[in-house]
Amino acid sequence: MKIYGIPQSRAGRCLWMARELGLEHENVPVHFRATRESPELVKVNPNARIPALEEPGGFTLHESMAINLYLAKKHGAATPLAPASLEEDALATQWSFWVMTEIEKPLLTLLMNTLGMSPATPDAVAKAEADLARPLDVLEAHLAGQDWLVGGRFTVADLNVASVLAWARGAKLDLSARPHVEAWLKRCLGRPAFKG
Ligand SMILES: N[C@@H](CCC(=O)N[C@@H](CS)C(=O)NCC(=O)O)C(=O)O
Repeated sequence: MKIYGIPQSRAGRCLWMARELGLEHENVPVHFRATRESPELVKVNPNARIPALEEPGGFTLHESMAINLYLAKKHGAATPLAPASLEEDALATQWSFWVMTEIEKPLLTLLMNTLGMSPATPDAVAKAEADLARPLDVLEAHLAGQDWLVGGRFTVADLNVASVLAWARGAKLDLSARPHVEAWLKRCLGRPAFKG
């Protein structure tokens, strides 16, 4: 199995999942600045974006969240990572769509601004912070009553959401007003497979 994309890109999400599952894989280190210059990647993902997955049998998949849900269900059935019921599967899908549609874009605006890679105007920073407030409150309320997002254990839902919220550190987003989110993120990012 090949995972295209350097670990510092969104491919890091899928490399984290592969490590959680103990899967043998080859990481093809395509840099995010050079995706279009890799004919090997473009063959696997015509969007010329990373991550992309290529199975030995020729099956290919793109979109970081879809890759992780696929890997968890294909290889994680005997582990706590995979959804254990149709409802858990639906909730893992819900949280994965949620983090991509409600959190990723404004958080990336803050990250790129803080890192100086794409400076944003004060208005754009304020809007990104305002856009994040409600979804982060939703996450805080959810985690106030439980340690993990779905099923009382660390699953692909936590991994997918935490792999996006991991940008909060680089973005210097202050989570102290949302202590349950802060503690949950620390638990997720403290896992050996993430550090790897
Ligand atoms: N929604 C996609 C986004 C993929 C994406 O935009 N990846 C970036 C790197 S983190 C990329 O390939 N950038 C290259 C480009 O835009 O030319 C996913 O989650 O997999």
